Amino acid sequence: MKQRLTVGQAVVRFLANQWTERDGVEQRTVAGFLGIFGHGNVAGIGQALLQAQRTGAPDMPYRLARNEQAMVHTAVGYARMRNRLSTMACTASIGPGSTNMLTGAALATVNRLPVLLLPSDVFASRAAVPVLQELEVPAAGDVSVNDAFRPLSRFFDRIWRPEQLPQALLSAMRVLTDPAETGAVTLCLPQDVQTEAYDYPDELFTKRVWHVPRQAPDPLAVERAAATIRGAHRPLIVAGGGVIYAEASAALDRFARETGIPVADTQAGKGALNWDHPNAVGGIGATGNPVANRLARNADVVIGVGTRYSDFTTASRSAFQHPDVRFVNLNVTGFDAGKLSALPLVGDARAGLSALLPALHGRRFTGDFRDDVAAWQAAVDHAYRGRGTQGDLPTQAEVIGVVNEACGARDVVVQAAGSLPGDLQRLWRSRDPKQYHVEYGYSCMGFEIAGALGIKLAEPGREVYTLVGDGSYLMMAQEIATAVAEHLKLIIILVQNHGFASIGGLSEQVGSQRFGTSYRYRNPRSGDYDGARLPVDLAANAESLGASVIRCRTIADLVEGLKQAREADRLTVLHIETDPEPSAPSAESWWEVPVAEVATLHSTRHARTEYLAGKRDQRHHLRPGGL
Ligand SMILES: Cc1ncc(C[n+]2csc(CCOP(=O)(O)OP(=O)(O)O)c2C)c(N)n1
Ligand SMILES: [Mg+2]
Repeated sequence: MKQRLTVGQAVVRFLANQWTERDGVEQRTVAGFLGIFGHGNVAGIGQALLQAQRTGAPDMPYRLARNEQAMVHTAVGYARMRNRLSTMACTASIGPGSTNMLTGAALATVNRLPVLLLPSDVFASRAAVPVLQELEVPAAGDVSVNDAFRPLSRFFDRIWRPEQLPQALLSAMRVLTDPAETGAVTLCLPQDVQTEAYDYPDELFTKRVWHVPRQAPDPLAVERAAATIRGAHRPLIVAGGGVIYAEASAALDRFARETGIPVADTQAGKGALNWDHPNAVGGIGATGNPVANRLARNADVVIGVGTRYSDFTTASRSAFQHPDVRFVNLNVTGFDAGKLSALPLVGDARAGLSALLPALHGRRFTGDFRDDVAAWQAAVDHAYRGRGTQGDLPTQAEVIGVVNEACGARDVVVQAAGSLPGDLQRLWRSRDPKQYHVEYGYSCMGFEIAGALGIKLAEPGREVYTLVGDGSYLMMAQEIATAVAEHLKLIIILVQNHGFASIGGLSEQVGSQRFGTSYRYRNPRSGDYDGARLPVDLAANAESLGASVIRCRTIADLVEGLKQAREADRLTVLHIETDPEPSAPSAESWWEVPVAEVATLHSTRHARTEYLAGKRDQRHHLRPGGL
């Protein structure tokens, strides 16, 4: 039997019947649509979504976003909260609507999180080119702006004819549901093709279940890895996001307790073990803590589990200083498993840890890191209560402390860019693997509110706190209006420090004297933004978008405000001005940011000397991973 449907209708009906299964639990692969209509999709996907809604079955909810980049962030937040097993589709009009999704596509792919992007495309018929918003390339008739999605997508296709659709949909689903390949999946839909009908076979629309396996690593590789670990003296585990996506916290807990190996975590892996787990040593790398970084410096075998080894994690490859250090990497992608010349264990984190533990034959390590961790936690307590440098302005560390203490174990904290990710990695105490949601693969300003929306959609029962700097807020606050329209409650803590505390500090470090990093009036005399404070009122801005706003002047105000926000049933913004000076203890680590080789400025020349000193600790890590 066949069904005569438009391409738009076929896409919607197909997606409504896709399911993902892992460990016997099924959930919708694509739980709904986010979108913004224009002439590229209003009559195609738009008509199809309306028809699906009016005819009642099957369920495919549609949510109207306010910005296309933001709606991809929302889909990413959703997918991350669902451990990559469920996501959203994003429909955008042609031209700017679609290219607005490029940043979201890159973010999804960098973070290995599934999102289904359906940018609309120019007429396949080309009857009256150029259509409004079409890019004309004189030397290439088949190029459109959507070709910019190619390098950002793990799968890309353009449906020039309706009969191409079934195969493209199956390929898209395969990549979306494969934990090793997943990321942005892009199907470009020309605006005329979206409305064209075809007799699609019934089987395209029957329920389909995409089984996500827990791939076990090769047994011989497990033996080799176990031999390497058994021969270690000072091993260290680096837990990345793969531990969380694989729901491998219990397996890691057991592995760590039985071997005695300390566990450091990355931004994506934070919360893999609770902060007070006996083996947890906290964050590693440039934004980590000195205890984890000391263990890293001296480790002779590093066991990376589900980590991409970003430059923040490896302190730009200066973190591991043991002359004979070797790496054993358990990762679902061969690409990551092979990093730092490791002995690769390609497989699921839970399956891999469970296979590796018995192969260690009871080998136990007796590291003496507990006292150091306790001393570090005392430093965190101190920072939570600490005072800043600017009169009685609260510090960012105090704000983090108060939010942490207000959070229940199942609540979620969201962040992405600025000085907050580093402070959060150092100071936040996670009590649940899904509590800490800092997007630090792409570290995209503006993710905070839009991403939080996706998290709330994925887990409506959890309170979602999002911390957003004034810079990030100004880039993408408009999704407050989306949240209000959807009756979705978020608690937004708007950290006002009048510019870029992060890049301001970095600028100083590289000798650039905080040039162009503060939000003040331009001073005609200095030429820089060091004039008076701007009459910008972000609290009023949030109010104007429909939020309930609490202006907090002191930490006590924030404590009280958080109480009110939790009790409220609507989106609340807590606005607080903070001291922009760093308030968390140092990571005792390094991050490579290059400094000008020649300069007339003394500040730059001084920074260059410091930079070269840091670079001396950088390592290649080319030693073969096995024994
Ligand atoms: C979209 C985007 N543009 C630029 C950057 C580079 N960048 C990183 S942090 C930052 C400033 C963030 O300012 P704010 O949100 O106020 O946080 P603060 O540094 O004050 O903590 C900038 C510009 C980025 N990460 N993302
Ligand atoms: Mg700021």
